[in-house]
Amino acid sequence: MVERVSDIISFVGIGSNLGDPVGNCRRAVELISSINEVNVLQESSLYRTEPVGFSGQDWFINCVIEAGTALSAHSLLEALQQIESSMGRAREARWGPRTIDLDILFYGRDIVEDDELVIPHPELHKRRFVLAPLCEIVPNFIHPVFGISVKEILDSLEDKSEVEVIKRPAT
Ligand code: A4P
Ligand code: MG
Repeated sequence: MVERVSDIISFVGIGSNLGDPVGNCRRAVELISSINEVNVLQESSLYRTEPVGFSGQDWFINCVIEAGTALSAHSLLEALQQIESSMGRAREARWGPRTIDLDILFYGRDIVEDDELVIPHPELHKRRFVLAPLCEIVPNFIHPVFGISVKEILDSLEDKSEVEVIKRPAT
């Protein structure tokens, strides 16, 4: 698909720690690529990450993609939620184990805050498992609320949880 001038650049965080987490993340990227009006432009490596916010569960696989889209932020959320459902995600415990979790991190430089959607994602600036893959693909992206780059946020992060690259994206 050709990127159109009207496309908004959006970043989606992908995470899984149930079943086959590597396969789940790869499948989610494929399914996102197949959404009409979504064009995946960059894909980070996959990272193996220590669980944050809920101890005693398996480590996660996380990655981040950059996509151009003609969808509104709410339509993108709806499309991502359909993928979560199609991959068998039930409503699991908040911050608990999950088959697949798709979070909109940024939608251009827009700031959105309503009952369904908060963008930028309200936790991303605290999370190494999001910032490490994000910085791999767009270290200079400026967080629209804090006004500093995601690399600067990563460099001063308090979250000391472990993250390690496990695989390069398939090309
Ligand atoms: N929602 C609001 N804003 C957004 C957004 N920007 N993107 C709403 C996506 N959804 C957004 O989400 C609940 C509601 O959030 C949605 O209906 C949507 O309207 P959910 O995915 O059903 O619930 P959840 O995932 O259990 O909650 P939440 O807040 O998304 O959890 P998090 O913050 O994603 O945390 N540790 C590691 N290492 N790696 C992980 O991936 N993930 C979590 C989950 C905890 N610890 C982790 C990881
Ligand atoms: Mg979520």
